[in-house]
Parts: sequence; structure tokens; C-alpha cells
Amino acid sequence: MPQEYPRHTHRTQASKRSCRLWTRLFPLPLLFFAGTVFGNQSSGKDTAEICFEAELANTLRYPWHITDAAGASQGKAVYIPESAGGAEAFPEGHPVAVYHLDLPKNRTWRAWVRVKWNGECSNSLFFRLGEANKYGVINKNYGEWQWVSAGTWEPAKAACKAVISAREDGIKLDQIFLTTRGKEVDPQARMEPTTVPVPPEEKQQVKLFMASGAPRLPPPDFIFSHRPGKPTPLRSIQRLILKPGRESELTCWLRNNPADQRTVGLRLRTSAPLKITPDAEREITFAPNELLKKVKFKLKSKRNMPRTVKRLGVILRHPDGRIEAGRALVEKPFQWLVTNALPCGEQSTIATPAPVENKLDNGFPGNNDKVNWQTAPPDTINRFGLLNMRKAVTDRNYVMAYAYTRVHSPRKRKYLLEVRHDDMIRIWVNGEKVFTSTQSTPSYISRKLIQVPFRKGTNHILVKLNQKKNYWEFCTRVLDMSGRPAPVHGLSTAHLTKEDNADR
Ligand SMILES: [Ca+2]
Ligand SMILES: [Ca+2]
Repeated sequence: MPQEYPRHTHRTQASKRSCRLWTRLFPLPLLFFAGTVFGNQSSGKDTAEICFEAELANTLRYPWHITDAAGASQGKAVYIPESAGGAEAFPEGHPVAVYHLDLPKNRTWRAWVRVKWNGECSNSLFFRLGEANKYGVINKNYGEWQWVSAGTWEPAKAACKAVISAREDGIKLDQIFLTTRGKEVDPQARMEPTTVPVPPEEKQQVKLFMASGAPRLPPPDFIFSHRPGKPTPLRSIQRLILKPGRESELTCWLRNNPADQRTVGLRLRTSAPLKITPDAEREITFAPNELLKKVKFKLKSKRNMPRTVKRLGVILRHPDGRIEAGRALVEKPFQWLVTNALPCGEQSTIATPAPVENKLDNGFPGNNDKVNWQTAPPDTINRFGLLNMRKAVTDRNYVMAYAYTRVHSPRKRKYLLEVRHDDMIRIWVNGEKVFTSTQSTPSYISRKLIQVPFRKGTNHILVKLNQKKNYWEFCTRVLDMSGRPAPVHGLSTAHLTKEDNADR
């Protein structure tokens, strides 16, 4: 029968005593002064155990986020949202959570992680303690908090790091537990944390982590199968999608290492015309013993904000005047017209031409008796900036549709078009075919960068996308040749249909 750890019956009397002693001597708020706390080292027979919260990472890189999480210890966890992309989509080493530890030497540690998986393609991560190779943590129990074994470790140095890196998205991580006892340990429920990881050089530092979007994991819509491919890596940078007339939320988490009462300044800086509430600049005071603080900003694009991408700086001012800057991008997405769903057999490929492709002329095929165009509503753009065609067109399988938008460029220039697609795609820019992919993989794997010539003034982008099953989505973003957001902006398309000309 599951019992609340650490009061389970397998625990030895010696380690119970040791645990009680350490708890009494070092209640949680004081732990960091002693660095990492561990069991009695005086005798080789004694055991050592530590447990710490995953959300108290010393480094946390996108797409990892901190989140409020029901059922998690301290009510918080770290997570990678479904569809954010895992190890395949990000360069090696980027999506990591790092914890600095100071462990007794010459011990063999058995590691456990308390996790919640979304499903079959969201049920693994990598763990590493010290310098050894990373260990793949995986099992097939979904939708509930559970302890999963994370390997056996013998770190060579006392000062070492526990590193969690992404393998898949759609996962949550609550706590990490290390024990020198062997296989008799079988943790069942969440534990009392015994330590707070703190790197020696950062004892006086407040850390800034950012997270945008919904606080909860979306339900796992689909199970799709990965195929080996060589994706163009995603950029490990937060992107906030702004929808006309809607508020978007930016959540910043401040991690206070020493957990004493201190005040920091937090400020958002951007050239984008945004309404930021309650204030773009705030004084944040930590309560005594408060380690983690959530600060929310609500952002809304003003009517004069073009459909483009702007930089957003998140500036943290320390009590001693030092400045730390986080960065993000704010994006007001292009406005797309989409057609009705057209038939697409299981065997047909993206290269099978439809009559509409003979009428491209400058870019927009216009209405004919086979297709009708309508504006894709703002809610069809997801939190990663992808147009969800299942919402905008149909959720039937084995179909295809076209999408069209217009983009203004201040000059004639070559740009990179960042394309992510699920499933096959063909793209025309100003009536010229520029890209075809027959790859049917998740959109975070299918990312490609294509050189495209843009005219000065209005440019036309036409997309043909087919759907086999599961997700059906794409995005096309315009970057300069060094990969930064290009100085272009999307134009209204609503007037091209018979709809109201509102810029929705
Ligand atoms: Ca936790
Ligand atoms: Ca699909």
C-alpha cells in the first residue's frame, strides 16, 4: 500500500534518526547556508539521502517552464508543454534544468525523479549526475505523479551537478531524490524536501526564469510516431503570441537563493506598441523564507502594432544595482485566408496539382467554383504561432487545403522563410514555387529555413498543406539572413473575401 514517503516502513532506524536529526538542525529555509545537506558521513555504514524540488533549478532553459501543478510537492513543478519540442528540435544541451549539489564523496547514489507523463510520446527525459553519460528515464504509466528510477551514480567530485535534459515534450517534473541506500528504497509519494541546490558563487543572487502561456498542460491530443530526421533546431527563446483584441500573459519566476527578505526591480522593455498591465515596471519584495515568486504581466497589442515580431527585454535589477536581462519575442501573427477542405486520398502526395494552382498569377488564386476562402480566426493560431488547420478548416483526416497571406517588405531583399509543417507542404512566394516537403512528422521536427526573394512592397505567400491524421498545422515566419526576425509585416487579407473587412 502506498505511503507518504519518507515515513514508509522500509526505512532503517539509523537513517530515520539521521533524517530527523537533519530536519531538526536544518529546517528548509536555513538549508542553503550549509550548502547541500546530507546524512551522517562519519561512518561508512550510514546512509545519505537528499530530496530537492525540481522548480528550484539553478539553470532552466526554454522550453522548460516552471508551473503551478496540482499534486506536486510545494504545488509547483517544471514542465515542457506538449508540442514545444524535445531533444530532436533543440540543439544538444539547450533544453536543460541544472541543480548544483555538494555530495559526500565515494558514495554510490541511486537517483529517482517524480514525474507526470502526458502519454506515449511524452514519457521520457534524460538524467545525469556528475560527469557520467546521461541516463534515459522512461516508463509507460501516464497521467499521474510517480517516482521513476533515474539510474545509479558515482560522482567523482563532491561539488557536482544534476542535469535534466529534454528528450520529449508533454512532461512534468516535481522532485529529485538521491539515496545511497540500494534497491530496498521504493519511494511512493511526494517527499519533504531536505535541501535547496545553490551554486557556491550564487549565494546572493535572485534568478529570473520566464514562462508564457497557459499554466496547465493541454490534454494530449494525439499520439504520433516520430521518425528519424535531421530537423533544423528551434531557437531556445520564449515567444509570446499576441492576438488582436486579446491579452497574452507573460509569467516570470524569480528564484531567491538565500530566501531572505529582499527587494528587486522587474521591468519589461520593448519597442512594440503594447499595453502592459498592471505595470511594465515593478518592485518585487520576497517574504522571509520565500524561495520562488511568480510575477505575471498581461500584454495586449495596441491597434497600431503591425503583424510582426518585436523583441522584449525582461530586466531584473538586483539590490546592489546589478542588472540581469532575460529576452523574449512578441509576435502578432500574420492574418491568413484558408480554403475549405479538399479531398486528398491516402496515397496522393503534395505534388498532385489541383485546379486552383493554375490561377496563381501574382499569388492569390482568388475564388473559383471549387474553393472558398475565409479568414482564419485569431484562436486558430496556437501558443507556438502555428496555424491550427483542424480548427480553421476541418478536423477530418485525409484532406488538404490552401492558406494565403500577404507580407509587406520595405525593400527588395532575400530573406529566410522559416517553415514548420504537419503534414506535407508546398509553398509559393509571389506565384513561384519555393518549397515542397513530403515529410509527415510533428511540426517541431519538420522545421526548415528556405531562402526566398521578396519584392519591395506587397508579397504573396500561398501554402498548400495536406493532412493525414493527428495534428494539422504550419507556420511561415520571415527572418533575415542571420536568422533574426525580418523587418517585414503582414497585411490584412480580410477584404479579399466577401467577409467584413475587420482586421481580426
Ligand atoms: Ca515540486
Ligand atoms: Ca498530421
